[in-house]
Amino acid sequence: MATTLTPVLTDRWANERSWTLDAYRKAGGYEALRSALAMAPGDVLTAVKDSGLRGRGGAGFPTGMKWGFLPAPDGGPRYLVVNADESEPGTCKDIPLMMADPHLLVEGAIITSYAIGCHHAFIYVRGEVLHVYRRLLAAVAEAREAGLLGSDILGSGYDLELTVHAGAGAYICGEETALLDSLEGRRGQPRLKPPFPAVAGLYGRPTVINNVETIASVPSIVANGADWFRSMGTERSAGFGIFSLSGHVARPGQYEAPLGITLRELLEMAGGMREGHELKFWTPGGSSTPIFTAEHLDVPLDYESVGAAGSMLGTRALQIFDETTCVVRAVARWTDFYAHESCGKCTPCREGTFWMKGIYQRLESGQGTAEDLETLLDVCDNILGRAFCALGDGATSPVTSSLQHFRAEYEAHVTGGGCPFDPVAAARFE
Ligand code: L3W
Repeated sequence: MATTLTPVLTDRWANERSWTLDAYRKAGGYEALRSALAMAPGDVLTAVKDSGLRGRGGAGFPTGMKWGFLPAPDGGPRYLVVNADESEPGTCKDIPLMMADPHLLVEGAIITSYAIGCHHAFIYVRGEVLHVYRRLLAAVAEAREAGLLGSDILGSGYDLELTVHAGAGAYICGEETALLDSLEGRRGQPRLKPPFPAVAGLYGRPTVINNVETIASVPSIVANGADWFRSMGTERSAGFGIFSLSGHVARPGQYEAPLGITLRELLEMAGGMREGHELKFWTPGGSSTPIFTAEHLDVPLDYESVGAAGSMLGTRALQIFDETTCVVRAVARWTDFYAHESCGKCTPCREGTFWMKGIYQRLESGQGTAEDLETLLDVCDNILGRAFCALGDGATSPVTSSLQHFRAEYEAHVTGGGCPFDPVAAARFE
């Protein structure tokens, strides 16, 4: 791993009134925009491509390549949509970033729009986080007032409108095509891909959709260059990211670090597990990524290594559980979430998550059978690869991985008539 040049994304969070244009400018903000506007749009795109930046929303798709998928200009509009619909369980990086440093996102959105030839960009933010919505509106108003948005930005001749749109709070709207339906005013449900949004997205026009953290990384690449970005992280997982540690750690929170850092190293930064307790299991990237155990403490948290170890880097939402947690209970909670949030469009996800929820209820109430464990795996098998979007696959990850690592704990729920971690039920195990 290269030397640490971080923090970048979280660098200004503790500054006084960090969310204001004044504070952002005092810290060098909007200088990258000035540099970008002096470059040809294609050169900005090339810098991002060369940096190796990959999408920070979960899939890790190369950002510059995605921008490069836009067809040649045809005189019609093309759009940038920032996916700020953060809702993957455990994921809590975009909201603090937008609260503490909204101008970083606005600057990234302007530079990206310039690079891809877009004149109207959107930030789609969760409706429940009204405070974030207001903060973004205030930042956009300040930027407009200062000539950083609107027509002839900084005297460059480039025009851009930036609209902040609040969703109604549905996990499915974080799926890029459901987000587009919602943004167009319809019920958010995923669209068939291809065509990918790059070809036919918002209002059927070419559209780039990127996560908040991806767009917020762009100004630093323009300011410091692709090589600087590549000097951090690993060869194929370049740069840095925000790792969100939650659960049974001494100091939960956001830890910015180069990709390729390990949980062992992150735990050192976070003061370790809560005193007197041991790591039992954790998610590397939200509940949609297969769980890891203490065996995986030294897996480098980059796309390739996490994949090779059987999971996904996802959103880098590290939910940490110690030995006091019942894994069946934790997965039951996540399964409830997926069943509730399934949009209902496709049968495998709608029916499968419903059945899994019922099985977990039986297991927890002491009415589970050995056959239920096989049925869980069978249902997962019938969702995986057969659902309309990634939400279905994601719902199977905690189920199959927890059965793989903690089968005996599931069996104890069957043979012991309920949860061994439940003090009332535990008496039955004595
Ligand atoms: C043009 C092609 N574009 C791919 C684009 C595509 C998309 C991106 C990645 O799911 C994951 C999911 C969650 N021409 C293209 C192309 N693209 N081929 O590249 O696409 P894809 O399908 O690999 O992923 P996705 O549908 O974006 C995202 C996982 O992230 N996840 C969820 C996180 C949730 C949040 C949140 O709460 N905000 O981020 C966590 O692990 O399960 O696997 O843009 O259009 N030929």
